[in-house]
Amino acid sequence: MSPAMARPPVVAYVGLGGNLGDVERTFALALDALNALPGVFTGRVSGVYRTQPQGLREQPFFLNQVAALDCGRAVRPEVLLDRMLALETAFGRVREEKDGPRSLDLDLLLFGRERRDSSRLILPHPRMRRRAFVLVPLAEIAPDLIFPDGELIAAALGKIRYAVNGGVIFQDDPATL
Ligand code: PH2
Ligand code: MG
Ligand code: MG
Repeated sequence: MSPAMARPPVVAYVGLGGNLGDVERTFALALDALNALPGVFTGRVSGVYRTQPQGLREQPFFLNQVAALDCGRAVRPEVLLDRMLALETAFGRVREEKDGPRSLDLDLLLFGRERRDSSRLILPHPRMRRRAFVLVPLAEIAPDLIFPDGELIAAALGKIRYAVNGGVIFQDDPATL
């Protein structure tokens, strides 16, 4: 076995969000662009959910999706994050109002079992377990996922209040952000 095959790829999970423009098309193009990065291959991709806005309530509903990325051993989470931020800009995102409308938000949720706590990158994503718009699509593609601290995704979902109705995710908890 060659050294490159010595361990399976690390699976990273990326959250996609947006509520401006043709968001579904933007998601598809962003996933293609992630897949085109060296050493990065798009794996399982969740359905696209319509989701009640969290934070700023008075804005259009979002679309959200979660994708698994198989990352080769040379891919570091910091580099992946830089690429993701560049893609947000390329897809028309301007740094706008906090929690307000946006064309494309790409959040690095998990990078294998790695942890980070720098000013640029916190892994796992610090707010993901409060957010049904992240956990529901993530559980769709990774129902057996275990967080680095040992929590099962089903247990995390059991701690938040939300409803899914016809592919639309509702959550009324003000503490999601
Ligand atoms: N992103 C935000 C703020 N609020 N609400 C939903 N439903 N989905 C999001 O992706 C989202 C949000 C800031 O990144
Ligand atoms: Mg976000
Ligand atoms: Mg973001």
